Amino acid sequence: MNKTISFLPCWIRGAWWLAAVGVAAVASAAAADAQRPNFVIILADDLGYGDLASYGHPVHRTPHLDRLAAEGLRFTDFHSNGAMCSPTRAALLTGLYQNRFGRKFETALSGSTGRGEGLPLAAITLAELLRDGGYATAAFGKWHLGYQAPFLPTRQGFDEFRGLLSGDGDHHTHRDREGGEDWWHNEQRVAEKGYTADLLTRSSVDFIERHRDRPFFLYVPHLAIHFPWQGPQDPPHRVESRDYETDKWGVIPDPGNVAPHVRAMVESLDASVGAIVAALRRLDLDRKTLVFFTSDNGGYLTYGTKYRRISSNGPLRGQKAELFEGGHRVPAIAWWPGRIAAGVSAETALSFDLFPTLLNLAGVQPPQHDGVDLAPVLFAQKLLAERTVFWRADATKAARRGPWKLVQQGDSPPQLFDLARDIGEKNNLAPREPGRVADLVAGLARWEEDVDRSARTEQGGR
Ligand SMILES: [Ca+2]
Repeated sequence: MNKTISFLPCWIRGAWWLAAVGVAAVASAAAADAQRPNFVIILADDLGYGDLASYGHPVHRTPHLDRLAAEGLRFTDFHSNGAMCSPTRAALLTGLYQNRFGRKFETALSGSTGRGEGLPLAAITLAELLRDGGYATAAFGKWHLGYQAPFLPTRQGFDEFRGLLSGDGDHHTHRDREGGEDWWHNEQRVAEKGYTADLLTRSSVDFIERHRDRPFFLYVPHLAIHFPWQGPQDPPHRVESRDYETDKWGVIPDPGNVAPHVRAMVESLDASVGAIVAALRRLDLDRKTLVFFTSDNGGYLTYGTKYRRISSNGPLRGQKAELFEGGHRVPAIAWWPGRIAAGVSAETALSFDLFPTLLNLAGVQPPQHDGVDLAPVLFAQKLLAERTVFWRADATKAARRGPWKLVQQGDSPPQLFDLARDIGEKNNLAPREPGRVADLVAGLARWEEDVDRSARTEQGGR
């Protein structure tokens, strides 16, 4: 069934719906607790397709992630729903195309113009559904779905939150782009000293220890490897009450070679994953926990004309914020010893597929969603039914079906690539394949009509 065509506005939180699911979930929760898996989603920030050793990076040392990749299922065709931070987070947590929440979710929520905005509280999140189904829930890391109340993680289903609300912060001083303190525990600003990745690891391990006896959902949206590009040994940069809008990248002595700073961040991220997985093993939870690691968008290769040699997107074209593959094809690893066999999957999957996948594993009926359950891929090495998936970021759009990828930038003629033969999107086949182009253009138009209708309902419905 094509979910986007049959989409109805029932994903808006409704009393009837929550009551029905809530009662059923609570009734079954106690009996099912022992069988229900824990979930750990670790979301890297701006990590490129080629940034891990297991995805071909020649220099970065990522032994913990490489071990997960070797023991679990490594995806080679996994995509973030957005090419920037906020869009992917909205899709991942709701199972919906972020475009349904309006145009502002097509790029990053802005700290200068978007402080009063956020993921609508009416959106039903994965955390709310799992919490209502009996899971302990926590988010430790970067939220970027709202800068202030009421758009807080604690109002979107997370029992606990620790981290930053904005899109970036100094990894040492925890100052946001405006120089303000941006480190929170639940709904209060708190002072906590330390390197961001280390603090998130500490909170995550503590949460796992405290919840070893009941099902939990731990969401760890790391700030690494987003700028400011600061490894643990790099100096702090941001101080109180200075605006960093034009100086947001950190202390980079050689802007032509950002790579050493990024390498240190990638390796701190890897160490964090190692510590979280070690805690699961130590507490004998590894065989009842699904760990899913991925990134919220592709890496930056360059930033403006000044900063160069940043991330690696491997063989892909483009970078963060673009809808060529470099903007949204990302590393993804699913690990669950005893349940997920070691292997590599070339199946096309997206961030929002985690929503139905996790809910079904938890025994919670997913509400209407756009993603698909990845269980056949994870547990049975089966293929998914072919589907067409879409991206839109302002005037740039993309559609994908099978190996065919259509990219349309503004009013330019659409380009068509055969990713099976041309993963670098170098050869535009649109002139030779007018039928495929027409089909994908028509599918894209129907999809836009559908998501824009949702956005109008959402914006105008309350
Ligand atoms: Ca990002």
